[in-house]
Amino acid sequence: MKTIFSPDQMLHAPRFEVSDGKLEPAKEIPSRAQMVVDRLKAVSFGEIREPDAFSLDPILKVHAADYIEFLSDFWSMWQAEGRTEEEAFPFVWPVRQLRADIVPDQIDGKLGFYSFDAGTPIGPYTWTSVRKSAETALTGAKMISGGEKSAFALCRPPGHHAHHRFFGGYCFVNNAAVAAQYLRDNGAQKVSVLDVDYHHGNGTQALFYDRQDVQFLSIHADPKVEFPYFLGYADEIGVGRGEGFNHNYPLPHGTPWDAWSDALNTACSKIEAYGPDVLVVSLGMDTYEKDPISQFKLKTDEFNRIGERLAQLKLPCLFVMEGGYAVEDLGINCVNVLTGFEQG
Ligand code: 6XA
Ligand code: ZN
Repeated sequence: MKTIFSPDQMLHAPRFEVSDGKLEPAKEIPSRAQMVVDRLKAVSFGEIREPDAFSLDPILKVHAADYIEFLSDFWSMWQAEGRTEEEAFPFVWPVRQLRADIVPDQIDGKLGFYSFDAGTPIGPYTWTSVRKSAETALTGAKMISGGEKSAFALCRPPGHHAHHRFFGGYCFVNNAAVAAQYLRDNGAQKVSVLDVDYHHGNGTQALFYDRQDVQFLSIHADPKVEFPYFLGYADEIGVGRGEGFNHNYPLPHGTPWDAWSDALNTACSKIEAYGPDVLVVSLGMDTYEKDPISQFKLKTDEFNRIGERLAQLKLPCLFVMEGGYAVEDLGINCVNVLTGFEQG
């Protein structure tokens, strides 16, 4: 299996994030990607190649044009405002009963309009990394469309929390969704997106919620007690033509492999029943027992089991990296999934 990655994806280097009611050191940091690259090389997993260049068109099939323009122009707007802070945080949002139909002119208003949390700062190189991350996913999708049986898009920053017109949860462009849409536009009639990150893939769900050509399944911590809190419940099954094509498997804090893998088996049988042409896996390693921000109990060797189970689906498979913050073990856990898939 080939890996796609650009070192430009490490330019986005947040210093802080607002979480747990305070300013904390950022968790979604460049060394995450480096640890995965190091492990891929250490075990000679396969070729690591740079992404191809793409126009913005495939990103604009998933995200609003004004939102992408905001992301690409943000840092020059910030500087033009005379702001000297090295990263920008949103702090006011158009929640219930406030006007969400007007994009403010002022920069803090825009930041709030185009986001849903304060954990996701924008810095000078954010857009450069975000675009490369999306191109990494697109290159993987292109390889699968061209006949490769599997590919690993080493995306950073991650994408699954990003919606059509707002960012959050360390995510700006929804890499998995952009890849799924590209696959649809290049021969696949049906695509399944399986999200195994610890957190619900709210952005991916929302983007395909009314569609039957993209099935979405997510195994994640119960949003009653975990980020993103406001989406990811079991009763969210899709709407209109998309009804019955969205599947959420929320699990309690402390979930170990046995219960987690039961949900994986259930999700896999739904994928088999749907019969997609391609599988996109939103691959988060934050289900790991030692993850600093998460509360599941998966062990290192159980990541191999995930890959082995996915291989049984016998589908072309694009892995798209999402979360995972136990940086020391992230490369091992990630490459274990890919190795399990290849050997399964
Ligand atoms: C709140 C936690 C953000 C979760 C990001 C993540 N600051 N998503 O790993 O998959
Ligand atoms: Zn996560």
